[in-house]
Amino acid sequence: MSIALFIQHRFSERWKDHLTTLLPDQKIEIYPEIENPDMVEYAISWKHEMGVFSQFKNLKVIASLGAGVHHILKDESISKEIKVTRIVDDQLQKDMASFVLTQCLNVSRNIFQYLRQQENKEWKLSTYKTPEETKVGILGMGVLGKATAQLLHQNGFQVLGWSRSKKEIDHITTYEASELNQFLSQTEILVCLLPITKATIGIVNHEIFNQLPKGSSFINVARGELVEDADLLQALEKKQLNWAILDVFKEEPLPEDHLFWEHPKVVITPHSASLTNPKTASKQLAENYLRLEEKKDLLNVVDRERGY
Ligand code: NDP
Ligand code: OXD
Repeated sequence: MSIALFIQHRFSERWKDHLTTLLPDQKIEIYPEIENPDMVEYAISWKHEMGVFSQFKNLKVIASLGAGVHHILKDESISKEIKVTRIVDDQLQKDMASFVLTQCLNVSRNIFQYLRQQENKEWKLSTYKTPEETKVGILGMGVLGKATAQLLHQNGFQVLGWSRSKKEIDHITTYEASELNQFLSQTEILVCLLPITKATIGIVNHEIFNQLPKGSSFINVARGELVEDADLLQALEKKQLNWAILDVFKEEPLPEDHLFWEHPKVVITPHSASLTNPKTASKQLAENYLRLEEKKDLLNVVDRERGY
């Protein structure tokens, strides 16, 4: 049995080294250098080429290198028998939470505005709201949403969370699917941390923006496919939204001619809110491989029907 890595743009050699340290006797190959495809039972994917797995007849598990799994689930050629797992990792949660906290402070303390002013040597002071006066609403209260909510709360923000099912989380005001309107009407900084599913593609559209208080801001750290870009641009034009901080896009890298690049109210980061850390995350990839060998239940298995 062997492990194969199908990792685009994500430092394959580094992952191989970490896995080799944990599984020293194990054959670990990097696609396309695979000696015998029939030996591969465990694949690790980050944005693999669609259809590539059909040549691996004995594949049993595809592990996502990230928390997101849409890049795997959208590949319809993958047999339903194959289990899909994802990364759930403390470091990933901490990094996401600190990224969102940073952006919320940048918004509330007018830092983005001052950076724009600096381009014009403009000295103009603005009042600001403290975290205690600012309500942050998080769409998606899963592993990353919860960690982010807690860090925001610890730093004084008022935090609201919305998810499919109702949650009880200390200090966080939670809303379930049917309570979206109530959640939005209070949210001043909207953070998207939903997975891509059939129900969530395009969910962040004009209907959502129009229910936020005027002058709110939006932070997307989930996926570009969740947002209607034209509606976002319109909400910025109308000043319904003040800032859009975007880490993820439908097409990545963001094409050079995309309107977001030059928009004065859009802040772009290159899908870097929280990068899976090879040192911490390779442990669960190795553990799942051993579990597969020992025919034990795997960790962090994705519900393929639900989509996350
Ligand atoms: P989880 O699966 O742990 O959480 C998903 C949350 O979304 C759950 O609370 C779930 O509700 C909720 N949800 C799903 N569908 C719906 C729906 N239709 N309506 C309302 N709520 C819904 O995911 P993670 O927190 O681990 O990750 C979230 C996403 O973050 C990933 O899918 C990935 O795309 C993105 N990500 C981005 C990174 C970056 O660097 N930019 C890094 C890592 C991840 P319920 O709890 O009721 O099931
Ligand atoms: C992930 C990501 O899903 O980095 O982990 O986007």
